[in-house]
Amino acid sequence: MTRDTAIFDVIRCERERQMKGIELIASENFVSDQVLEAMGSVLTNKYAEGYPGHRYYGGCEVVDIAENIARDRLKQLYGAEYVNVQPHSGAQANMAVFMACLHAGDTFLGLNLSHGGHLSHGSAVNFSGLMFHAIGYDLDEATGRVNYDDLEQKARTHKPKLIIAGASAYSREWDYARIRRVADEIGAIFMVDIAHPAGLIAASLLDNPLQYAHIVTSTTHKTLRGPRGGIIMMGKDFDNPWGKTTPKGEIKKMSALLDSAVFPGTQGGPLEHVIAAKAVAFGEALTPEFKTYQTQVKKNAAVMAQAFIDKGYKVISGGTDNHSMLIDLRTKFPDLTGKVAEQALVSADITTNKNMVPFDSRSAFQTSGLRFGTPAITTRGLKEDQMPWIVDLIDHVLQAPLQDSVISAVREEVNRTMTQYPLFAW
Ligand code: DSN
Repeated sequence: MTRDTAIFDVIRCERERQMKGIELIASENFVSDQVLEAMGSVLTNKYAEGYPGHRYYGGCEVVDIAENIARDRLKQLYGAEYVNVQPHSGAQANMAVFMACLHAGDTFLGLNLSHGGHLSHGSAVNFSGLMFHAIGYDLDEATGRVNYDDLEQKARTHKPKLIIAGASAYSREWDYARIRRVADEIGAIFMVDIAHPAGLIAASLLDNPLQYAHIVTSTTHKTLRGPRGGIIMMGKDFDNPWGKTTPKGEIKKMSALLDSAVFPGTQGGPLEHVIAAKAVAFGEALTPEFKTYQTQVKKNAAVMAQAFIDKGYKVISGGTDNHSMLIDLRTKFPDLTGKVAEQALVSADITTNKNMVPFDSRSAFQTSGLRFGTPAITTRGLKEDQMPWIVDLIDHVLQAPLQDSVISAVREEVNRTMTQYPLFAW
């Protein structure tokens, strides 16, 4: 067969795009060469429905080894008694938790999407909001932090069966203990989605929610720096509170409900090449170098947030405890939308994404905010000294978002500088 130049040209272009720009999307990162190699391996050829030792296909004895390594390393990384490494994404991991813990129409509580929550935590256009009764809690407008009083009041009023903590655009530590207390008071399951700060938690730079939550989900490709995928974990397994039993009449453990909610409940064959790449990433996350990397991610974010504040931008909550920050453009540029700002920055090869800010006056298509994060540029090798320089470049562009001469001058500086930070070994 002739080489598929249509697609391989696209891959070459994307590789060049990644190399020449400054990547500031808070949910993105660059994987190691070993992770990339495992993902592009022959393991993609194998069907392995089921779990190691209990598959529905022959010839799974080799992929079983990789999946068991992934499970063991993940347990060690977070101190988990139970893990499932098969979810294809974070949303799939969350869907499996919904399936294990709720019936269609049941009430649950999650952070409002427009306050930094995630689609799969109750958005009206997602399965979570379509099939279940979602109640949203908010941030506090003055502090930009989770309004725990609002969360508790809604929990007591609506008696949800599930309470979700975790966010897509929230830069502060969570009070997991406080949420667990109200969950216990009303008999709810407490789930934390750590998709964003997973790497910082693995490196012990943020509180580990496995000690407070019944169930923890995550993606593997953000701060954790693994392949695109999802995981489910429990610090400790427990009897399902609904008394569901096995055919032998024994009470089913939550681990059994979660495993069957992933397969066969919501997924078919697992992506064994991605699971092998997850195993590689978990192995990398167990090294001292990973802690050094995460420490730098956090330091870079703190310095970047301060640099924005020094330039007169409003950073929601006044700073960051993690890898990300949310900027409200309205204080400095009342007429500039997140949409126009994102486009201008992308034209200058600085990649970020528009984002709603809490109590936004604009729609999700326009927005008044931009979200920034440091995982990818830290992987690239940039240190805290360079954060004010990046903020300067961003500020130049946002002062003149429609001026081609400004954008091309910034782009040239970005491209010239990034050649000094090689990205791929091959
Ligand atoms: N919404 C994605 C993000 O944080 O960018 C995650 O699904």
